[in-house]
Amino acid sequence: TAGQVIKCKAAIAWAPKQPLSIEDIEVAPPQKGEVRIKVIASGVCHTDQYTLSGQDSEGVFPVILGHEGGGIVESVGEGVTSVQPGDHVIPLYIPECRNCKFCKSGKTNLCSIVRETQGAGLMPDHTSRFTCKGQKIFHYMGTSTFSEYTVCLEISVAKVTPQAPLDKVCLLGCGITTGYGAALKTAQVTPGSTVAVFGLGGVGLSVVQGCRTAGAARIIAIDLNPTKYPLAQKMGATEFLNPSDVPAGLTLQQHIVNLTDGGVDYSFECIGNVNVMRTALECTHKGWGVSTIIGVAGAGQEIATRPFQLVTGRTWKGSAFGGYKGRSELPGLVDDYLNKKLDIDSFVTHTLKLDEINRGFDLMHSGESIRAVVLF
Ligand code: NAD
Ligand code: AHE
Ligand code: ZN
Repeated sequence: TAGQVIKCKAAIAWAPKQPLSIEDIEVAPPQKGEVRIKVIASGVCHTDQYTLSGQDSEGVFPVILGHEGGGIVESVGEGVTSVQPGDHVIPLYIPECRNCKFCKSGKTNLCSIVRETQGAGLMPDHTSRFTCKGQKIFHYMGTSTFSEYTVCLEISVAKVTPQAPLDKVCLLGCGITTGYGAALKTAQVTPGSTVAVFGLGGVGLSVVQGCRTAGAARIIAIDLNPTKYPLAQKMGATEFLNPSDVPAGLTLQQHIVNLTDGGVDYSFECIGNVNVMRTALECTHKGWGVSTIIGVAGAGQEIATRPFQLVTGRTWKGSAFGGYKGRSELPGLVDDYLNKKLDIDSFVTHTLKLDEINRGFDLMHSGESIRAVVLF
């Protein structure tokens, strides 16, 4: 198949707020610096839903969504040296070129070499590798894993050991890595500390797991949906809080401050709600509290707090992909999974076939799933 157009099935988002539709598509051969991948599995992340909702300021349609995948390299384009056909890979929505100002800074994982075209749904040469019914279909986050075959940049794939089951480690493509790294790399939670985690989906539960790994003493897990608490407990949460149960006359932040002798040392927002982001900052301790924003909020939304909150020693941070550099650091997380240091299996609450993918969105919306994984 190398060098030839591949015809296969993909889930297309033709327009915002419409269910995905399974279509026959054409996938062009990988060009210079690109790899074509046979997708084996892909999780459904809340961010896919966010873009489908029309709230993403970068949303373009028609598009093939999906950014939490695992697959096998089918063919490679000119000049590709770091992977070859048959290699198992996890597509990366944050590439690692190792050459740009960001990669060289030692301060961030936000490689920016192709950020502009990626955000526009295109490959760096401003074209797409996907067509359907004669129409150009946009890429998504440089990954487009809701397709039997996709094309990514060589710098946007992490090669992983073929011993790792792709139907599990695909979740390292986003949610698990994001939450785990936010705790361990971005906030750098310290042993013995007190933590509040807002939102217990795949991301928030991974924050909980990261905080336990970091040795946090108290992990307060917060969600409006109490069916999330048992898994949070399994991941290491020590207490549970439903925002609907806050005593009358108190705000949620006041309640948490009261429960924790002045506030938590670290907090994490894993929902994408700007009001909760404020609560998360304001429930941290005066003088040293650190609040990390992970949730993605809709176009036009803004955060607010009194500057006094920061003047008095609280820090507001943010984290993308847990601060991990994908090509260099995902293989280590795969090892942690294989060595049973990192739980991934518990997050896979549902598996679906490609033609059932809309159910993956329904299950997320109803709060039944942590991760639905599409198996190709
Ligand atoms: P999810 O839908 O699986 O989980 C969200 C959870 O928040 C649910 O359990 C829901 O019940 C809970 N919730 C909703 N409103 C709440 C409220 N007001 N108070 C308490 N709990 C509330 O989502 P996910 O896949 O875990 O993603 C979480 C967020 O993180 C999304 O905004 C997503 O776009 C974002 N995200 C960011 C990154 C990143 O790199 N920064 C990566 C992945 C996901
Ligand atoms: N297009 C969105 C940006 C969304 C966003 O912040 N994405 C996160 C990853 S979410 C994964 O589930 C991210 O990595 N951001 C860094 C970046 O460069 O996009 C918008 O709001 O416009
Ligand atoms: Zn995601």
